[in-house]
Amino acid sequence: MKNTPAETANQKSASASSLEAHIKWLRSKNQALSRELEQQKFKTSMLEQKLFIHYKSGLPNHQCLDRDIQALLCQAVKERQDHSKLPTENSPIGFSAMPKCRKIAVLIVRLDNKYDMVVKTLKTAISEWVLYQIGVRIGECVQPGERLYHTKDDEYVVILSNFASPSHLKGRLSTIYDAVIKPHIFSGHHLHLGCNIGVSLFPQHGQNKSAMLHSADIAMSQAVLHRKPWLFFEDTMRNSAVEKMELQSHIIKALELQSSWEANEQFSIFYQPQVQIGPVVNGVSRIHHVDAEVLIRWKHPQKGMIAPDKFIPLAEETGLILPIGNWIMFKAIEQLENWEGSPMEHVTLSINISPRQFADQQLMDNLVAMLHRKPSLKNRLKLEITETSLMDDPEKSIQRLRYLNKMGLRFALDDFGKGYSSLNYLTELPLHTLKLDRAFISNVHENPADQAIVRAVVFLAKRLKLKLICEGIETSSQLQMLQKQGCRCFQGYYFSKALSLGDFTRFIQQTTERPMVGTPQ
Ligand code: G
Ligand code: G
Ligand code: MN
Repeated sequence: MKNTPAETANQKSASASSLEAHIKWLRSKNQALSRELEQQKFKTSMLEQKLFIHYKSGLPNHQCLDRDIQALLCQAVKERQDHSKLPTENSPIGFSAMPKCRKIAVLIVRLDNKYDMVVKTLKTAISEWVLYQIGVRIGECVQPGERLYHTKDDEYVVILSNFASPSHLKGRLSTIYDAVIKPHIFSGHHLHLGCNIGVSLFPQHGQNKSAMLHSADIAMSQAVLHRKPWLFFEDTMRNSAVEKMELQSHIIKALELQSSWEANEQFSIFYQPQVQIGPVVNGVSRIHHVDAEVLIRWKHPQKGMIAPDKFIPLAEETGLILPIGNWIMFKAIEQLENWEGSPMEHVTLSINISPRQFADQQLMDNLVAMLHRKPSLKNRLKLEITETSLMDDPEKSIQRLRYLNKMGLRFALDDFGKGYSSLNYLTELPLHTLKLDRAFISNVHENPADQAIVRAVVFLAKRLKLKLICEGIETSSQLQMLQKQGCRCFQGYYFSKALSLGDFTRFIQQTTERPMVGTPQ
């Protein structure tokens, strides 16, 4: 059956309008799709930004550094190779006519531990603002074509290339250093942060990413260690870094063996006598009482004795001081328990507590638990702490000392007078003992200024009801002079170096209440 013309026309217009509707639908679909695509692109670029930007400063981050420095150094190495193929100085063109070889300096700028204090004590917004500010300040020192990255919270990396000579580069380092350490001022407070900068140079100190960054990092650690604003990498630094790593692995090995079998023990504890001397009567004085400072000794099977001066600072730096410290504490407590019921039970043992140990909540918790378990140890254990341990967070330190003191622990302030002793907090701290640093002792017999200091400290200790121990007595003339100033307690090679358990026990038996050899007149 055929359609009428009217029907055909109707059908045509119907299909035209449905086509139009379809096209419209397709268009809107298309628009939606391209909107979605735009959004996806935006999201991707945001993600990329997040991936390559440090969110606290808005600066390129370590991922970005990795990518850029690799490319930059490849380019520089290639330039050098091309350069070396060009005619040399003797050639008719002449070397000076060639473009200069590219110079690159990689700087690692690390904020000092005052930044950690800002993080611990002030609001997050302030520490983030400080990081942002530092980024802006370094950014102002960076010239076109040079780069700045914010790699870790407390670390920035700068790549400099615009410098004509070493002295020019030093000038630029000085500008960057000054910019970082300039105080931050907010709500009337001045916040002083320090920093240390390690510098590696291309091509002398490395020709690839990891060598350049590693060299700068070693130089930065050395700058921290030697308290220098900045240091350039030197080959000898690498040796000391390797040595440190070796020493660190030896410590770890020794700790592992320590816990496995007693015969394998490389560490041991020694006891340096702290003597209390009675007044001089008829030209004779006697040692009334002996306590001891516990000092660690390390005998390595191949290397022999390794001095604590050599490994304790490294252990402190790496955190290994915590397991070492726990072991020392365990040994000392074990010894105190063994002495119970014997004449040795009147000996107080003093243990050195490093700043990192003092800050460690776990160690403090262990001590408290141990004192709960063994109340008989109260007043037989003393902890020697230095001012550095207290200064990080004085308020918290005071609270902590007071709490532990209530639990029955005693405290000695070690190396007193060596740092910036702030006398006002001496009254706040629940101290039992002051240990006068040996710096005041070495010339005390001939130096009136040292004698005056000792007299003042004796007076101070008396007024504050603190026991005073003079450290580092090496000669009888030092001892005589100190006795004249009113000192009664001493520690030093004149009496004895640190002794093994057997020797220490004999020392007590042989010296207590006997007239002293070389007694001062
Ligand atoms: O022991 P002298 O023996 O050489 O010790 C050198 C340094 O190592 C000293 O400053 C001393 O305080 C530190 N030291 C020694 N033994 C210990 C210890 O058992 N713990 C801690 N934290 N430091 C120690
Ligand atoms: O206060 P400190 O914990 O740093 O003291 C322990 C350190 O002092 C150990 O290294 C110990 O060997 C050392 N020492 C002990 N007596 C003397 C001494 O009479 N003279 C010197 N120079 N060092 C000593
Ligand atoms: Mn000490």
